[in-house]
Amino acid sequence: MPSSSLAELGWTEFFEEQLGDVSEPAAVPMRVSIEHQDRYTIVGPSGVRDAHLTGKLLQEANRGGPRPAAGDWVAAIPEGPICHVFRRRTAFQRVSPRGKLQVISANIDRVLIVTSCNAEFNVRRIERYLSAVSQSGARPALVLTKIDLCDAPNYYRDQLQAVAGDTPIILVATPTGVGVDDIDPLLGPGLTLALVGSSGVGKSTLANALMHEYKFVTAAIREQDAKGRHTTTRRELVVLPDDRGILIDTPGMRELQLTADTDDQKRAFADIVELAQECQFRDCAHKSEPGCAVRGVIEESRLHNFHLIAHETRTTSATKKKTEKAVHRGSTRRRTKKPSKV
Ligand SMILES: Nc1nc2c(ncn2[C@@H]2O[C@H](COP(=O)(O)OP(=O)(O)OP(=O)(O)O)[C@@H](O)[C@H]2O)c(=O)[nH]1
Ligand SMILES: [Mg+2]
Ligand SMILES: [Zn+2]
Repeated sequence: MPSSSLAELGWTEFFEEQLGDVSEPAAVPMRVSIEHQDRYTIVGPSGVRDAHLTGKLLQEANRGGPRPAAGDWVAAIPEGPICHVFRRRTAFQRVSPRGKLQVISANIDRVLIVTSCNAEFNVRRIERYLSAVSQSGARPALVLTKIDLCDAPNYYRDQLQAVAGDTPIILVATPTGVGVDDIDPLLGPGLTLALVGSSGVGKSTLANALMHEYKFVTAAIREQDAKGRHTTTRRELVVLPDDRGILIDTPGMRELQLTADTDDQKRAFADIVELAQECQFRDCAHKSEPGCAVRGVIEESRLHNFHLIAHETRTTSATKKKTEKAVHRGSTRRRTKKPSKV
């Protein structure tokens, strides 16, 4: 990666204001491109290199403090370790299959939820992604790929439209270039965009198209069921050419378990929340109550998903509270640093 200025890498006033928190005077801001098992690839005006965390930061991370992820801003001692993690502006995260909160990408402006016109398509999954993006603080966009392989892309498009609200929907046939320019309005100097979605939907193919080079490895999907092969195995931040911003490619996700936040859920299901004001009972669950204004109006499968996500949010939020209590108990002797604000 050629070296870029801080602004080209997405540095803003928000981080500038945190410079006072960096205790090491020689340290300079850099951005995390790749999170490896034991080290990080970081990028800054001086170029790209690998760095470890200081022992102190590693200890803090192991106790639940901030652990840098792709897209994070850190301060690193020149040719030395990372000694500080800046507070995040936004973060797209999920609960990992092992039950841990996992940051998929940090400090992003836009999340492109990528899905394809084939057996992979599942509008209920898209709702979950939309809900997760609204929790991230970033704005979503929907990208429907492989329209060149499909007789009726509008069939898929209409289903997306039904859950998208005012989220932009972009249709592409990436290898032919069709639709790729429609992503341009979402790009811009210093803006960070993350690509998320199932394996095989064409995230890396799209990333390469936006990079104008074959940077990310791509591979054909299985013919019989359109399943991807989990080709991309790590999250990676790159700088787009012509000052069009920053992009993070991510591995395909098998499942997207959400983190708990009822407010964001309300945003993702704003139509249901609005209709619910007309329900006869204030605590109507829109299941079998009389005088329900939601049931019968909202598509049944969408309502079903609303119930599922609501249930999950309640469960995760209860677990989270328990974990927070445990963490709190463990940290009474020594105050740990304020966790990153996400
Ligand atoms: N015909 C067509 N093929 C596409 C399109 N987008 C991607 N592909 C193909 O779909 C396959 C999978 O694409 P990838 O970019 O590797 O998918 P991915 O989402 O990055 O997958 P993971 O890295 O496994 O998460 C490749 O063979 C691509 O050439 C498209 O719009 N049209
Ligand atoms: Mg990929
Ligand atoms: Zn109701």
